[in-house]
Amino acid sequence: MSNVPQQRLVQTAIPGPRSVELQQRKTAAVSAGVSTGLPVYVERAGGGILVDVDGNQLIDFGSGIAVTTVGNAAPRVVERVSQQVQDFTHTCFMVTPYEEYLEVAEALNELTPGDHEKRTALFNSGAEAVENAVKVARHYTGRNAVVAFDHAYHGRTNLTMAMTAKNMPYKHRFGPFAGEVYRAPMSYPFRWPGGPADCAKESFDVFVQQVHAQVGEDNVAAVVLEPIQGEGGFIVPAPGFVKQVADWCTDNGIVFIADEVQSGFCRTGDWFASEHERVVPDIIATAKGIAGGLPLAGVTGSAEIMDSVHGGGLGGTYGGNPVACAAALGAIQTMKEEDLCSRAKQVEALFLPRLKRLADTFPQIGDIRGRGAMLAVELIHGPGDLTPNAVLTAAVNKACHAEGLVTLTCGTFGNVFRFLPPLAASDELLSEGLDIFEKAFAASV
Ligand code: PLZ
Repeated sequence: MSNVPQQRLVQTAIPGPRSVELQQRKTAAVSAGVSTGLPVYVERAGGGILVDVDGNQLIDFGSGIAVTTVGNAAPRVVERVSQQVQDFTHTCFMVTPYEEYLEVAEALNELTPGDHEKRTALFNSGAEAVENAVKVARHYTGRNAVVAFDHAYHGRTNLTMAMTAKNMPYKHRFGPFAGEVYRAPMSYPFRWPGGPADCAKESFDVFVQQVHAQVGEDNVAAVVLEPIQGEGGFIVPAPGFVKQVADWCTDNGIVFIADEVQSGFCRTGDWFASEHERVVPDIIATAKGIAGGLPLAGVTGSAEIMDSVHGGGLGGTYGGNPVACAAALGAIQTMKEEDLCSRAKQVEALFLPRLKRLADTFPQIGDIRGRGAMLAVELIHGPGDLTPNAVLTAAVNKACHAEGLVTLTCGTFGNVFRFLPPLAASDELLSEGLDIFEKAFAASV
């Protein structure tokens, strides 16, 4: 258990005076390109609470964007990291290796979908994992083209920017982008022209036709898909779509890469969202939840694909840093021992009925979707008017912040309100957070 009191406490304006002061220093010292969604400066955090420099205790519905799934400063993570920093902090695995890296690779090989022989390589961030997954797929197939989807988010490096579907804020004036990246239509039931039923029937065919006509199957090294899209709007594809795409990749000698950077590690009620789809990706990219807040990422795939790369072809100074690996071992142990996949399902059971009740009252909630503790509502203007309601989304977000609830939005059109609480947050905190959200919603419409 965390020693941070698990109670909300708002004793100043949000942000409070000390945070405002720090934000002024931020403006003077930090590039304006790095912005802050809720500029309260954090001093301590644990379980489902962030304590700020003004002594406020905020309920966390964001987990630092799906990272602190096991809770902030989770006890087993703290314990392992503390020991590791005393033992040694870095050698570079490519120079003189260490066992912790192997343990993380073994854990990923075991936990990711499929019981075939697998290999893993470790990196520092989600973008780096996706980029390396593409490198491996290109090397293995000898092909160049990469297919990503509408509403995709894969990162901010040059290649992953090219793969990301949203211009502002990620890509605007940051080109030219990496070549040989193609975009396919996403299976997006809520916004499919003929509605969800047609989406299930049509979206795979449209995908195949478009890739065939515009790229050519034989040119494609990899199709990269988030089984539940994250930044793009928590879009859950029509049932069967992910499996159809993965099978089609297999039939065409294309590497199917699941980007589970946001959806992985118990978040959706399974270890990985691919499992729900009964899909065994050729390569799976992981990060975020893997290490309870320390920077670590993994690329895991079949031994055949991952071992096709020449020695020295993959790496990086810090990839699989021992402290980050220790954190991952503590986080994975926590997920297993506390059965956090089941906890994510409980979170879904707690949230969904309340979100449905709210949607019954307010026609501005057009869609409720997601799985486990990766849930969202998409806001529109009203019944029959699906125009994205980004203004209302921003207003609700702001009202939640003012009450000491840390919330996040997302979506290509900025009109999706997402819920990503730590799985260490108690039912009481989650319910209180939902009370705040409901009130904020009612006050903002
Ligand atoms: N793939 C599916 O969700 C990161 C981005 C926040 P990094 N999502 C949060 C921001 O505005 O930068 C993400 C993701 C998926 C890849 C990434 C990239 O992971 O660790 O941020 O590089």
